[in-house]
Amino acid sequence: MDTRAHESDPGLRTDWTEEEVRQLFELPFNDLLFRAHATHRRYFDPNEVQVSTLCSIKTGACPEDCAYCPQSIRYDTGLENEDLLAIDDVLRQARRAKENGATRFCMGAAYRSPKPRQLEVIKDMVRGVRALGMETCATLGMLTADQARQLRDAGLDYYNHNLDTSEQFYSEIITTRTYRDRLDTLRHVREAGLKVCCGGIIGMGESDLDRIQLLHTLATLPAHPESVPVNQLVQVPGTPLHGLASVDALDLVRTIAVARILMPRSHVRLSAGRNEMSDETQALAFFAGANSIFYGDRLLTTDNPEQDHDVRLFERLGISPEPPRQGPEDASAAEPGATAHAGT
Ligand code: SAM
Ligand code: DTB
Ligand code: SF4
Repeated sequence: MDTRAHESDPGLRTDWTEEEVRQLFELPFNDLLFRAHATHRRYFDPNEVQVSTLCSIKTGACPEDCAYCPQSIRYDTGLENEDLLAIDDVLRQARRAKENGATRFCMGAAYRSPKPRQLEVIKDMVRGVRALGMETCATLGMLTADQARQLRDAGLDYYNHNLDTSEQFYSEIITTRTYRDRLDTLRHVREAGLKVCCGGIIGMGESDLDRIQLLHTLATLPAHPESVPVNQLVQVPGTPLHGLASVDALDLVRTIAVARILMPRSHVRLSAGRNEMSDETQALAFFAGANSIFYGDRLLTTDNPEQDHDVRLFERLGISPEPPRQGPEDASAAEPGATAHAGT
């Protein structure tokens, strides 16, 4: 992994200590936000937010047991399972997302890992979405090194694979795979030259230390993920985590601020859970350095804020959608936040 770019930019560090991360979390709120916002302005236009739209290309009946997820076959959540969608259906949704202003289209599948024939169909989806001029992202579970290279060759820009929480807490949330499995897939994705989208979930009953350790792990990967989704747990009846106490909005903002300081060139996504957040919480999260959202009425299987609501929110805050950084016509124009440390 080429980490020279990190060395040439003193703002980019992959050697954070856990103690440093803890100290950031413990800063007085105003000091933390001031520092996070100053960092944000150094690397990004603070009035631009990157806009992605999700599409569930294969829904439910997942063999994994992730305690937060409505798509696990082990929990009765009343979800209607769906096989892998036809390419035309996916492209129709991608065109609509583009018309509505999304620049990245994220295809999510409820797989432990994709089978070869499924990957062939998904590669065609990637080619089709890219031909529309959108950035492409997929989240399909574990990948081998060869599968990651195949997706890259099909034109995939980003692969989403979340660490979700700390290594220690992970085994209380998921028993069907290990943290090491997750890290291995992240390595395959990075080594294939794909951009990495990797973050976690807060609100699963984790401790402050688990949040510290999650961000520490992300910020000390050989290169920072280009996208860091911070999901707030969407509680779905029937899943083991339904009924937990909700997240303190200020703790969510704090987590975003620390992520911003640790990984200054990454897009930090205010990801799932916005439907349960006030506009004021979201505004504070943008101030703290969040600069990406999922846009569109649905996430994968749960509701996201109505599009009209997000349009109004952006207007009220003077925020514009970030222009696309990469498309088929401009394949060499990589995201500035990525080139410096993608090692590609
Ligand atoms: N099956 C693949 C995997 O797990 O990597 C891809 C799809 S999975 C739904 C992608 C991510 O969505 C998970 O890693 C988790 O971070 C997030 N997620 C799933 N259910 C969620 C929920 N109820 N609330 C918040 N985030 C959730
Ligand atoms: C991510 O970090 N969050 C998204 C995306 N990556 C795939 C998924 C959120 C799912 C929320 C629950 C649902 O709608 O099923
Ligand atoms: Fe399956 Fe992904 Fe849901 Fe886990 S998070 S149950 S792997 S779809």
